[in-house]
Amino acid sequence: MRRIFIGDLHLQDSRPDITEGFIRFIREECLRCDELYILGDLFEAWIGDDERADLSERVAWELQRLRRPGKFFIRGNRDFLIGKEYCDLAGLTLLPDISEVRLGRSSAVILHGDLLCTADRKYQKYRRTVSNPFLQRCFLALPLSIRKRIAAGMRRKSRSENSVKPLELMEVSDSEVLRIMTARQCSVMIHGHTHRPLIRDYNTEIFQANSLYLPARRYVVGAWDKEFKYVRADGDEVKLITARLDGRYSL
Ligand SMILES: [Mn+2]
Repeated sequence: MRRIFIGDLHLQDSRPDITEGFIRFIREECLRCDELYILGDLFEAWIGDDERADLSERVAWELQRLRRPGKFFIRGNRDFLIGKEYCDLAGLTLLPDISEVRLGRSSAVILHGDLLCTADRKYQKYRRTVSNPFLQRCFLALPLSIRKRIAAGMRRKSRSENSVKPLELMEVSDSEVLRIMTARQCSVMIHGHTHRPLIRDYNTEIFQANSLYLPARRYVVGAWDKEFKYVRADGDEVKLITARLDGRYSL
């Protein structure tokens, strides 16, 4: 069983090269896999499934005609409003923010990754607010034009805040990583969000549901640009792969 994990594509009209690269990726690389997991921030922005944009419709069309792999989606902090309607259109199965997938004899916990940045209390508070289902319903009930204006204002604010935010606030908390892995009995974690792809080994073993103790290891997929990194798992053999939008891949 081959699984592919990607994230942080941040698809947007101003980067048609990334959209084309993604379409090439799903037509070529994803045809050779059994399951595709998109770990959030597929789109740079999302204000509701009812906004019919050329970009999101094209992506949905390309994804849904891909018969072979199962396709799974976890929302990111940019596209947390993606709903069932769009997922159905794209043939994506919407997964909970923290999910699990069995990789051979190890289990992996998968998530976007923003939940791991616990040092950034202000962001975590904001996240709790915007993930409130009642507030989301209220926002989605507003006319599209007003939602667009609110979203643009919030993007401006977050851009100016992020430019002065100390780097350690955007770091993943290792204690939170190990807390989740232990609670979920998963020795592997795969996420994105930080845009700093890496493989991190921890000096600790995690007890898994299958009664095996396995060393804890975390993989971070990269944001998409001319080059990007994604995770490919054949059974429990997991690799961080460097790829290019033009379709050339290397280990
Ligand atoms: Mn993100």
